[in-house]
Amino acid sequence: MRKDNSMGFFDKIKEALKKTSEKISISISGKKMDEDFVQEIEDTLIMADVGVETAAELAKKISDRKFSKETTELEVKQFIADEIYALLKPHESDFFSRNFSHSPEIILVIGVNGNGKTTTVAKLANILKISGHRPLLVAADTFRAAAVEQLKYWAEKIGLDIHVGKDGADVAGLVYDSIKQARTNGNDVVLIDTAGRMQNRGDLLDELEKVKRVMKKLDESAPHKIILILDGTTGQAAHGQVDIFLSKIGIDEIIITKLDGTAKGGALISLSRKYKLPILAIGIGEQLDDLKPFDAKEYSRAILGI
Ligand SMILES: Nc1nc2c(ncn2[C@@H]2O[C@H](COP(=O)(O)OP(=O)(O)O)[C@@H](O)[C@H]2O)c(=O)[nH]1
Ligand SMILES: [Mg+2]
Repeated sequence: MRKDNSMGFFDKIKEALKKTSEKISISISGKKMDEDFVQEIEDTLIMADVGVETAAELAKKISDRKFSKETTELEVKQFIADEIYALLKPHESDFFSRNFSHSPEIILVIGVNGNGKTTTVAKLANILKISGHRPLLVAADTFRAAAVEQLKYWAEKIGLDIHVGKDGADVAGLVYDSIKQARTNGNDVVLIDTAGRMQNRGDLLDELEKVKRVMKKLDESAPHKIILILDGTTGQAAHGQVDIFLSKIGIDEIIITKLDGTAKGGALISLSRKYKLPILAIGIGEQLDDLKPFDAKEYSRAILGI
């Protein structure tokens, strides 16, 4: 595993969210703590994709707080960070703190093409392996040959078991076989990397439905977790993706990737509030250790640049 000695865990998250925190520019020098000031903060939060409603709510809190002339910039930021923390705390995931209740635990990873599914499956499997699990990766994106190669690359690099189907294999059949393989080989968790589902491709959504149906023949309670991968750079537009997958397939948890390359890091706040879904982790880079379990405290401080 790549070691990063130059930066601590939190510094790395803060660095990754720099574009967002720079967008939320709160400068109080020479300003009166009046309604114009509050409006300015509200605008800045909207620009960082916090969402119009949430920004208005936060603005009201700032207004009610009635900061005095002596207030420092850090105090204002700290106040906003605390309010955001309170909003996000209920949406922390217990994924890493709980034992899996099935063996194998079957996890289906879904999302639009390019959002970071394959990379995230590898990163997640790596964390699980480090904490003593024996994951089986399943290359269920048979849509593109390159996708299978990509997952194979990660499996080799991390040293993980992988299930790959025959060319042109039916996806549902492939997943069925992979679960049998996991049972035989003692893998306690199965991570299924699926093909990118575009909202306008009904057939691909149907295929996912079939995958869900077929795995139930082996385990009635499967899939035990459905994780939706969202691309952080899409900001508010991610809402449309959640709507589709929620209505057609179901979602248990979300992971938001690419927060390192965007000023729209605030989108996580409106997403979690609207859909009340736990945020399992955030992606802050392309390396294996660039997936961080979501921590509301860290995140709320990082997007304010504290
Ligand atoms: N900067 C950055 N890039 C990421 C992150 N997650 C994934 N990517 C990149 O996004 C691209 C698409 O990822 P991929 O896993 O192939 O997406 P998929 O089509 O959903 O499977 C790849 O180049 C990844 O390296 C992230 O958190 N940060
Ligand atoms: Mg992929």
